[in-house]
Amino acid sequence: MKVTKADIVISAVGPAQYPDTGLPEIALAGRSNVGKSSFINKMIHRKGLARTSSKPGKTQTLNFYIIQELFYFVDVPGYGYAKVSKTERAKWGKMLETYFTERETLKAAISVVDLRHAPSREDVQMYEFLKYYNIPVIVVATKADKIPRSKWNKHVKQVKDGLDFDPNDEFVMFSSETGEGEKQAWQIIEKYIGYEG
Ligand SMILES: Nc1nc2c(ncn2[C@@H]2O[C@H](COP(=O)(O)OP(=O)(O)O)[C@@H](O)[C@H]2O)c(=O)[nH]1
Ligand SMILES: [Mg+2]
Repeated sequence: MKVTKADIVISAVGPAQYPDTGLPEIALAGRSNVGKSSFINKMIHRKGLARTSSKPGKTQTLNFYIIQELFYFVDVPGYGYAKVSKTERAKWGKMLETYFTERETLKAAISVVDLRHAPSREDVQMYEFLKYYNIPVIVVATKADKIPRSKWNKHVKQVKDGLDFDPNDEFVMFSSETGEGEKQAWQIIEKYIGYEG
């Protein structure tokens, strides 16, 4: 998809604010700072539309970006940020659970992980949670530019083994720096939103 139009529609604190257009949604989940916002920006070729975090963990809202008037990227607040209170964390958990379990327009979740490291406990929990609710998952292993190509296979295996990756899900090596994986990611997203060009 060639994106010429993209805008933030709303930073929603709850379901009452979610868009009611019925357009398909692709949600991004992953820990703070893993590269969710950078992924969105790279995919739509807009440097600063999705805010890249200066204050990790601060965005406790679901940010809806409308793309080409066809679908939404939903940037979900990241997990794994230590400096949030128990109450905040519980609120965040409830918001995610409600969104992922009840949102009928959600077509797939992109689980963003860091190619450099073995998945964290929270990465694994998120993946299992999505699987449990039968949400199709696209695992995007980002920051591939930080690993030499000769070691990619080893790191892919580390990520897949750590997640107990289901071969029916999609897996994309990605870099917001180099654009690695962008084409493949678009092909997969287009399939899930039913876009035929
Ligand atoms: N080298 C490299 N840095 C990245 C990549 N993706 C994100 N980053 C950097 O990682 C930091 C966090 O990215 P951000 O998109 O804000 O993460 P978010 O919290 O998941 O939305 C920023 O400094 C980005 O520039 C990537 O593919 N390669
Ligand atoms: Mg972000």
